[in-house]
Amino acid sequence: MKRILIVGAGGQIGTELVPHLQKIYGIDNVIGADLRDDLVVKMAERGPAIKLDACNLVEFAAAVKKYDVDTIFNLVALLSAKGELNPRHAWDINIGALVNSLDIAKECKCSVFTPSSIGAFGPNTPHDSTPQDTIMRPDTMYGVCKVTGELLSDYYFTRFGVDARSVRFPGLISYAQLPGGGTTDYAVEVFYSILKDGHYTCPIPKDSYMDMMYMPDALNAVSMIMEADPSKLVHRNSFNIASMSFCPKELFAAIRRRVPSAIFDYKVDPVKAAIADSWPNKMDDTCARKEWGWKPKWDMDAMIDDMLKHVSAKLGIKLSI
Ligand code: AKB
Repeated sequence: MKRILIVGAGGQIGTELVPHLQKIYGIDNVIGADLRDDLVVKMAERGPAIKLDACNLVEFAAAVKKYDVDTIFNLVALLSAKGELNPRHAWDINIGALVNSLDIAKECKCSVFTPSSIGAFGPNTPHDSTPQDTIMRPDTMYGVCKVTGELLSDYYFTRFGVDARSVRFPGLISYAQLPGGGTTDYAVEVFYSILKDGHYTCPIPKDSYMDMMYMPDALNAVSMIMEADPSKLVHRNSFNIASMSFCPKELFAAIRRRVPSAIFDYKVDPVKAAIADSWPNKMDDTCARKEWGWKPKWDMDAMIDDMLKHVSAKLGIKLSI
């Protein structure tokens, strides 16, 4: 049975990964850690939770030893759009937590999962059917951190035998916790706006395609890659995984089929537009499918139905579709 520590657990992924892993490994074997008191208090309502700064090596290592941890999920991240506001800060946070996770994993013989992202790709990457192994020259600090994370994680595996594994997440869509500071956030924000205000102003150009994924598929990807038979893994850091790709125009048309009164317009944010334009339209995830059996369950239509159901319930709005 694993003993898991999830750092950065109060964010969009962690909020759902903690209960997902607790279901698999038992509540007491999964400890959620975050820097923010309010998020720690919320996590503590359902299981073990601690306040922890993952950029503080001593504090982080002490927690791993104290709780006898053998698997670290490093979810600490400052996302793409926010990272451009203060690139040095983004580097310090993203790389600080990563290097600490890897060093502690080396010392304490832990496995490590650190998510990579479509943000690891850049303008020179082939945008359609983006291959597993291809040009990676991102032009955001977030992307630079993600490529660094992939390279360092592979380095710690080959040089020190650290069992480091990862997937490249598309934009993640979920209703439990809002994302913050990402380029793909529009695909979550839209549901709240049209249900609350009947209207959404989109910061991403209407024809800009990006890979997206519904959270239940993302959670399955994380538990599957960490349970995958290591002898079958040709790659490790990091695997392309894909399930749906759409542009704002397509998403909004599909939402309007269910909520005909919804109004959409655009006020393009040039920073987000440039980032979206530099990322893949759709990744090729053949290697993940072959090496560890990746198979998504959610497409765009199923995701929209589920998001409308859950976000309207959360907002206390009665929706008849
Ligand atoms: C972002 O938009 O920055 C993230 C990501 C795709 O990694 N959601």
